[in-house]
Amino acid sequence: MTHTPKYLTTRQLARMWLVSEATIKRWADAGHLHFTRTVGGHRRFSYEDATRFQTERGLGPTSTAKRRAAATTTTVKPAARVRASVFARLAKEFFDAITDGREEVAATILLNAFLKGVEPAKMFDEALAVAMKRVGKLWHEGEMSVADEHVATGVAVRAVEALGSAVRREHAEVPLAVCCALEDEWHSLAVLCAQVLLESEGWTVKNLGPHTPFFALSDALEKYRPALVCVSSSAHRSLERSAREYEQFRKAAQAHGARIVLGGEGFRDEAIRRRFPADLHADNFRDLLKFIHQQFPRTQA
Ligand code: B12
Repeated sequence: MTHTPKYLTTRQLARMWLVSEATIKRWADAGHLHFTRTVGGHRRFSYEDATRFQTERGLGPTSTAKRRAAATTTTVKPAARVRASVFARLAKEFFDAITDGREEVAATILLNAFLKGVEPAKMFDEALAVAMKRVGKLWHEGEMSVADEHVATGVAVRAVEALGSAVRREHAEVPLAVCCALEDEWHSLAVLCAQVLLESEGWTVKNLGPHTPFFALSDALEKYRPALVCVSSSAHRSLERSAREYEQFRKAAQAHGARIVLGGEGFRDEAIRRRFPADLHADNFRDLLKFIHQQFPRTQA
């Protein structure tokens, strides 16, 4: 069984952020970085507080990775192989946690990965989605009950929400995105992941959630004037109707200057992509991340 410690030590944080232990203590004692003390008087930092501080200070994944690279004098590691095994382990630990119903452990796994420099986009594509596919397979093969599948998904949702509240950045002026899943679509996790990914990149997000008809999305265009709209679908219940309503929505989005990103299995097929033209047909969250970096470079920290 996975055992994930609840707190981080001064030394662990110093190693993660490539600063001295004295710096961590100074930040903590100045009240910037919240901590508690052990009985023996040692400082302990929760994952949530450490993650929030990392985000606020721009010590986030990208900068951490860059600083690590700068601090390393050795040549390039066999990154692809190392990364693959890291993600495989992450996916397994996350799967174990959600199928055991261990909310705190599941959240800590995501927060810990973020602290270690894993971008949310990669975390979602290569660990969370992989774990969820395994859940889906077991359910499909009758090896997991519907009840257990629901519990596991609920735990996964709350873990992503916990990550979201820790990585959200407060900015005075930020671009706004609207995210949702299509009408009759009850898979909500991918939309939530899109929200957290965008928030970690400094966006404000209105998540309309699952089962959102196109007319409601058009209303949201009027109300929020988003720069970006992200829509997820796992399958179309009525393709003709959906394509018709999409066309109206797309015209409204163009009139408002909003870009459209479509993702999920429901938009994977090339023929469907032609019927649903968009600024991006995303295969995964890395595609979305790349797209916003290219299209909205000013939002980068
Ligand atoms: C959890 C789950 C449910 C839960 C959802 C609860 C919730 N709150 O979300 C419940 C129990 C409600 C459910 C219901 C159903 N489900 Co279901 N479900 C799943 C499961 C196990 C996980 C889905 C998930 O959250 N994945 C996590 C996300 C992050 O990953 P992802 O969906 O793979 O998305 C990736 C990409 O597609 C992309 N992406 C997706 N959307 C977006 C959006 C944007 C903007 C971007 C950039 C990227 C992107 O990025 C992700 C990461 O790379 C999958 C199993 C699987 N193989 O995926 C089945 C699965 C999706 N479900 C399936 C089915 C059949 C159903 C039901 C029809 C079952 C039924 N008979 O009632 C209903 C449909 C309900 C409805 N009308 O929507 C099938 C879908 C097959 C298909 N394409 O038609 C799957 C694949 C299971 C299977 N093996 O058959 N399900």
